[in-house]
Amino acid sequence: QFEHEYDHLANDVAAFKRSIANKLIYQVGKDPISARPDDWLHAAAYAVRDHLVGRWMKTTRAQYAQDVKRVYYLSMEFLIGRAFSNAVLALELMPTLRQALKELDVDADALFDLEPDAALGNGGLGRLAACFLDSMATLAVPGFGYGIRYDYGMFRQQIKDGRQVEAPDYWLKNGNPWEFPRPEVTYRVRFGGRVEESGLGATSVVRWVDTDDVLAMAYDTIIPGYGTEATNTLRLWSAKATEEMNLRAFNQGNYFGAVESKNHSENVSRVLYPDDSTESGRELRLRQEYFFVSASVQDMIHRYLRNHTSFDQLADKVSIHLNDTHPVLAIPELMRVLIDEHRLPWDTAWAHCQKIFSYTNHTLMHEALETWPLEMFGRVLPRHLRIIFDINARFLGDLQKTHGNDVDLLRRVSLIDESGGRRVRMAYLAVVTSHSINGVSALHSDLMTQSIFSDFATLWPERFNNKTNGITPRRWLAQANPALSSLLDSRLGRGWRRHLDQLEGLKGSLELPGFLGAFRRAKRANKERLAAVVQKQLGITLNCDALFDVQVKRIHEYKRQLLNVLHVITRYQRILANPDAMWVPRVVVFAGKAASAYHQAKLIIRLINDVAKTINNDPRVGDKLKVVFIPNYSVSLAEVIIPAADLSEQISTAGTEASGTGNMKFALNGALTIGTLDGANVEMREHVGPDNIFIFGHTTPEVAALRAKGYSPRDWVEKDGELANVLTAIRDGAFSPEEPGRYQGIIDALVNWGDHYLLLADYRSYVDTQDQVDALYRSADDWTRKAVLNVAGMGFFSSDRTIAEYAHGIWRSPPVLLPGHL
Ligand code: DL6
Repeated sequence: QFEHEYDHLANDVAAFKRSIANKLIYQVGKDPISARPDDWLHAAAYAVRDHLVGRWMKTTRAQYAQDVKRVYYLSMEFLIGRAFSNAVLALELMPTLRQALKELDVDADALFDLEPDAALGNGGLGRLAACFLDSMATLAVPGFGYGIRYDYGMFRQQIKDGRQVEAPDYWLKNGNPWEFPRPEVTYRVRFGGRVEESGLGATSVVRWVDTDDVLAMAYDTIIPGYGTEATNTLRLWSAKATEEMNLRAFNQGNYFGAVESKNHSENVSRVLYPDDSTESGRELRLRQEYFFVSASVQDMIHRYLRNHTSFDQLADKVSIHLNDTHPVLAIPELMRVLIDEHRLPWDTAWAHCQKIFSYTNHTLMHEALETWPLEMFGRVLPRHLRIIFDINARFLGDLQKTHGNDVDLLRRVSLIDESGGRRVRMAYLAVVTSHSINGVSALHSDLMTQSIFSDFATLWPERFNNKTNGITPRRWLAQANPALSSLLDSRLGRGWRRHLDQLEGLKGSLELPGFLGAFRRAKRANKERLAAVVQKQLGITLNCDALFDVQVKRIHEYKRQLLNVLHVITRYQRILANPDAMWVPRVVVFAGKAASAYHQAKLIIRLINDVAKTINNDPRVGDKLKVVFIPNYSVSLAEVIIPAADLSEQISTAGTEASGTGNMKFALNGALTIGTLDGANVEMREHVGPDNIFIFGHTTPEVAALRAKGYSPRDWVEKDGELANVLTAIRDGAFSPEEPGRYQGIIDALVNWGDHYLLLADYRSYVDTQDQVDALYRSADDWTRKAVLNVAGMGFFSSDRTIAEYAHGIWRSPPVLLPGHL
């Protein structure tokens, strides 16, 4: 009955206006004459949210009625961004909302801009999780996201004197109208203590006692599907102390002491670790990981037992997906719950786990493969360590039966790394348990089976597969790029939002009179929108006729922002040498955060800013070249930057970027890519056609060969005068005259310490390819045609396609059927 109550409001401006005013008065508690913009934002958000609630309840009821198989997507990170306009678009409410707000004398765009991002993630992995939630809801897959409700999300980045300075992101300070607190959904999560065992064999009883406990309280956010009534739930856990205060200390007048332990326990959900590769070895991180998986496992078992009396059907009704290794503790936790609390025999519990768990690997970087020191692990989670030892003993025992006593193999695949300090290998635990292990692009999935998991891929080839990443067209085209969206709607209709393959139809528009011009006008509008932001934030005026060349992503050596800088300096030096040549004007845009402890990445940010300052203030350069570093990269900033790009920089060393998803967002918004054959760039080339993408640099096998024969960066400098000049300028302080030695660390990394990511080996090919970019840009129609073909070729990279593959190939989870669709 809900939809009848609310859906008729969708086109009723007067009713919507009334609803917003009511929310303002009765929920926010503000008089319209004194309400601040934030109050209106909350009032409008509550009014919009009401439309989702009916769908949410309908979906939940249908899930119970059909006893569906639920997919639990466990992730330490969900980089959602803003919820408001996303919900409004999902509900097709935009025109009604705009009109209602206008009649209330409130500017809708200003409201959208006020909303803080939910930045509960670092980069690609967290943003992928957010796209997946959107697609699961859209495809009616009964999916639940489980994660942590961090009080502080990704830090806010400020640039002071060219340097990154971190400030806390207290995104909840004005309240969050999108979440439903669920104090009644609270679980006890235990840490520490010791393990007691009594009895022997099948009758043995293990008890975990003397623990130090924290409560996990649920906060639910509705995830709307697009073009369907189906919704899903993102359930985030917040830590609460088991006791508000120590009464004895309080009664003795020690008020601070009385709440000290409360604060200590609640620290577990206080802050997101600001590192995009896993930082293991930190006890708080281990506690965070266990905290959220324990609450999630307890919650899903509780839900399962609401309509089942035995565990026989557990694996038919529950699928748990591990987003990288951070939630892998869910494995020993589910074993513990089944064995210790529900008294299932080990073999039964293990058989369930092997059917229930699946795992995605997101990086081959050695430093990002999580391992935990045994001592710490045993202290924080003694019962789980015993379970992991038992899993390992059985696994190695079975292996000995099939492979004999191959000591070297046993040492290599053991869940415990015995070299140096003993450590638990979390990725191996995921692989030994999961029925499916996938990489995130074709190249990455291949490399994964050849490198980090090669032994396991030989043992169990059937478990390994690829699921190439995707992005949601709702946020990354419909929401971010209204100008291009309306052009697409006029050519193709609105169906591409759910069926991105329909973009293929654009090929038929290429020869239509006026189409290329209309496409260029949409791009131009987006460039002007970005230029206005840059003007406001940085006081720099951009020439919108220039080619906008953009690299936005985390700052990391393997992503090679520094290679981009080498090209910028090359271009600068060429302009100075030949100022009257017909230069294709360029604006080079950077944005991205560096992990706070990552010194080299922060030095790269500083260099970009120093180079920008030098070039932008050099009167000999003028509009021929401008460089900007836009601070505080975020999902909402990406929504403005990406649609404005002409050129997308995807230039990681081949073999290092697992997939990339920014690459897909740019191409979908009509940018051409300059990139290496790395990650999903390889498949993008196949889909957009090799003539419509600029590929350069060494391939993965060539990188391996170069390293194998002994890579010497100096050789590459010696044979390239332009490269030598660029490095000399950096080394001699051309961009830091007040401190000439500032960038010695960069020169060392490139020339003296082996240039691990082969920037110098790829420099010439990169710069020459940039020349080809200029040449094409001179010919506006040729450029635009290729840009259109990029958009047309992006259907494959919808996260709906990716999620359909997960649902069929891994989770085997049919969609929920909603009344009306039955
Ligand atoms: O799969 C999502 C995303 C990929 O697109 C990026 O290529 C990859 O770098 C990123 N991986 C991580 C690694 N974090 N950890 N561990 O963020 O995943």
